[in-house]
Parts: sequence; C-alpha cells; structure tokens
Amino acid sequence: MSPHLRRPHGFTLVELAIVLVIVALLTGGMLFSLSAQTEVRDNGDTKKQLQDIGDALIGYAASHYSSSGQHPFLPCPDTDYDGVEEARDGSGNCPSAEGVLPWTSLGLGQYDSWRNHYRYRVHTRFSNNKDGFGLATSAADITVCSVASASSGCSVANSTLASGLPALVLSHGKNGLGAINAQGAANGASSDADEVENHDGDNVFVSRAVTQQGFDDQVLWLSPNLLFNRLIAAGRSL
Ligand SMILES: [Ca+2]
Ligand SMILES: [Ca+2]
Ligand SMILES: [Ca+2]
Repeated sequence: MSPHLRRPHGFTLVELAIVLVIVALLTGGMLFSLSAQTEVRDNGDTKKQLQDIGDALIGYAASHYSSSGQHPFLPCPDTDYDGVEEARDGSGNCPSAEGVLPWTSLGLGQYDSWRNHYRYRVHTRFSNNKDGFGLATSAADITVCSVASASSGCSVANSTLASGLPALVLSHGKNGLGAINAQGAANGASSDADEVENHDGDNVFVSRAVTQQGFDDQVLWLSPNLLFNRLIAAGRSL
C-alpha cells in the first residue's frame, strides 16, 4: 500500500493538548458569560420588582381611607416577617418606622432575586390610619444621599439625591448583607460604609452605582409629589 493512502492512527499528544486547551478556554468563557448574564438578569428582575412595589404602595394608599378625614395612608412595615403589616396603636401609628416590605398586605412576591426580603421605611405621618395624609401634611424626613453621611441629613456637600420622602424600599443586592433572609434571620452586616448606611435603621439611605466589590444595593424612593399626583389622578381628594 502506498504511504499516501495509509489511514492515520489517531491524534498525536501535541494535537490532543491543543484540543484540550481550546475546550478549556471555550468552557471557561461560556461559564463566565453565563454567570454575567445571570447577574444582569437578577439585577433587572429586582429593579422591575421595585418599580412594581412603588406602584403597589401608591395603589394601597389610593384604596385606603383614614378613620377621620377619609385621607389615604401607606402600610406599616412588617417586623415579624409574616408578610402582614403590623397593627397600629390607638392613635393610628405604626409600631415601627422600618421593617421588611409587607408583601402579603400589598399582594406581592416576598423576596428579591437573591431570596432576601425588601427593607421598607415609612414616615409615621404617612402611615397613620387615623388622620391619614394630605397636601397639608408636613414634609416627611427620609433622605437619600449618594455617599454615606455622618449626620441626619447628607453631610457631604452636593450628595443629597432626595429628601423629605414619605417612604423608601430597598433590596440589599446580590451580597444580601444587612438583609432579612428567607429564614427570617438577619444576614451579616456589610463593611462597606455606603451599604451600612442602608441597614443601620435610621432615616438616611445611600443610592449609587453598583460596584464589583462592595456596594450593590438597589434603592427605590417614593417622591411626595409623585404620590400626591397619582392619588389625585385616582380621584382622591387631598
Ligand atoms: Ca407582620
Ligand atoms: Ca448589598
Ligand atoms: Ca441609614
């Protein structure tokens, strides 16, 4: 038989090594792109859910009437993690200004994309169900800064994003630090100063771009003007 017609016996070791390197590179690239895609999808899902939560909060206010004055009011935070807002006291005030979002009372899903509860804060004048709120209600005091603050407002110059807010909802993001998890327990605290600002229990919060290592919270706040506008459009007198 002529040497030109002889069938090859298989791959050489060098050829095999090249094939293995190519397969490894392809698999690594695919896995990386898959995890990047998952992260983009999870962040997008939570962002969309936060928008739905904003709509649901306005819908709650539009469909609730205070006992005196027939004014709207926002739900109380849920502090025992059963999804139901806590009962108000005899004066109509919520027992706590902050807790998790009362998802059952709002008819929403209970977790963000990483199976942690959304944090929810509401000003007492806007969640009181005896008087409710209207255009004459004094401004609320929730503030959002672009960096952590050393005081009750935004202590760094030009870092105020919004102030006088009646309510705010946030997801603690992929790292989940500072969140209440699906077991109703608190996850560990963050060491990032801007993230700590979002789980230290006061009325100042931080919203800024998500970074690879560190801040990954997503914050949604309810502007009083948007709230009033939507309630008037829904036919409520304020
Ligand atoms: Ca509850
Ligand atoms: Ca976070
Ligand atoms: Ca804070």
